[in-house]
Amino acid sequence: MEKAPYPVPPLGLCLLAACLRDHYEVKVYDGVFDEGKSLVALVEHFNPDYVGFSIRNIDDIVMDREIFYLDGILDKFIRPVMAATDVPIILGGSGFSIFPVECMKLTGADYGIVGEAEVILPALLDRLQFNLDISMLPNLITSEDWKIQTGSSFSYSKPILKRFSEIDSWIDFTHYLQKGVYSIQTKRGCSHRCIYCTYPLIEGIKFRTRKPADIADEIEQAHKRLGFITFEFVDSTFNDPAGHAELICREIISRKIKVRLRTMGINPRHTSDELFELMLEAGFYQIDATPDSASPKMLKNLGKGFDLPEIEKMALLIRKYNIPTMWFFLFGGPGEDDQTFMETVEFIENHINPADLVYMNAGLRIYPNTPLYSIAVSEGRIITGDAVFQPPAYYFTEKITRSRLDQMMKEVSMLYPNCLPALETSPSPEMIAEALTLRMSKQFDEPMFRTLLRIRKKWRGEGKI
Ligand code: B12
Repeated sequence: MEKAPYPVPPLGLCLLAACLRDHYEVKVYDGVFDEGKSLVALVEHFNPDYVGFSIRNIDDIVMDREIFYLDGILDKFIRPVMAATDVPIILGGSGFSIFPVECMKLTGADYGIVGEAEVILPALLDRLQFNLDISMLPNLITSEDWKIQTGSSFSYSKPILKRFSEIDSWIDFTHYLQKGVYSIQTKRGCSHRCIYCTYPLIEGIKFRTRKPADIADEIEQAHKRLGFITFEFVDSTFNDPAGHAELICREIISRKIKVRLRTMGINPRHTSDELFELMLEAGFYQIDATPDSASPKMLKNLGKGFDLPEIEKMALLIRKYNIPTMWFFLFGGPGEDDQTFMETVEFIENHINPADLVYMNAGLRIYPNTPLYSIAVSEGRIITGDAVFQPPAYYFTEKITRSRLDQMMKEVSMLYPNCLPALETSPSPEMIAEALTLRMSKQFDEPMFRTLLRIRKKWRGEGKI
């Protein structure tokens, strides 16, 4: 249901539907805009033998906001469907994969699959259909004992199936044409070891890349169907392993198609002139840079795997090629203090284009099975086995108080209008309206965040904010 920062189409569900369609009749219901209104009628009409729910977001990982999505997911989708049908309910999705046992218990679902499910979901349905043994299916969890069946490396070590999601063939994509994007993966897995991160748990610890030609084919075909749209790469990091991103760009360039591309997660370690030149030529108009910190001590403490000179090199390239960038910094991790905070601020002052957005978040979500969880246990903040699910648990350094860090972030944002604390990142309707007018009148072809920053600076000058 979340529509911020923009609505994201259900890529995982559509990939699964594409895998099931050879042997099953499949319907995908997109809850993002309908929010459950027509779901029960659809279930009654379609009369399925199984219902699967994709649980993407559990909570919003902003310490002071603490939105807990699962209650709404239960009320608007899962409970009404359970009341309307007795067929087996199967859960999956990235949020679910972090908290499978908790989600199973809370929802009362029959089955769940942890992690990617292109192979295991069809195998589960085939076995259920013929009453065959399912106890050997890896990554499966059942309501019988809520234990994740072993063999968890099974799917994570296999190559990614060659399937195109064809998102727009499963759902009404018109909703996404205006504000949204067409999501696409170039790989799965992450071999980095950021202490708080769940990506290796959800996708596996080894990068498993897709063939650049397949990725370009997928983009080309979607482009033919939908016209000039934005494609977003939803990988853990786009330019890992080294060289893969360059090959993808070359493939896209060779197709001579006009598309807009954007990506999250550029790893500073593998950036170069060649990468940025290729990205621009392929159609990138916006990227995210997520170093989390620019303090050498914090980069080490957070297990980022790259160092300050590498971030500086990336920042220089970003400015040289003027690629609009949203920067993300995460404060309050183990060892964060006044000095480490100021080191990051110094980097922002010296290296980041004032036309680019700097997003400042404080407090690290503690997830099970991560190094941060172990740190929190060793520091006596939580006890082994403690639920960090609900209310969502956060780590915050002892070396600065929360109010002091908030004050310092506020000061930075007063000094630099392009720096925004997490709670202030949703622009008001008035700001959006003014940005839209400005874009129309000046024919701006820049990412919306840059226009919003222009308005923010103007309003700051006028004392409006
Ligand atoms: C890309 C991404 C983003 C991008 C989205 C861009 C886009 N165009 O989609 C951006 C940066 C915008 C974003 C924003 C947010 N994100 Co995000 N995001 C991700 C990320 C990295 C990948 C998601 C993805 O598309 N995966 C690719 C698809 C193919 O995989 P999948 O959906 O997992 O599907 C597979 C399996 O899960 C399974 N499966 C899926 N559904 C089902 C259903 C059934 C029945 C079964 C059996 C299996 C199954 O099979 C699928 C195919 O193999 C994940 C982390 C991760 N590595 O998963 C976080 C993640 C989902 N995000 C998360 C969060 C919290 C958010 C935000 C709320 C953050 C915020 N405050 O802004 C917002 C919400 C945005 C929204 N509108 O919903 C969290 C959710 C966990 C939690 N705490 O709730 C995650 C897990 C990251 C984390 N912190 O651990 N995100």
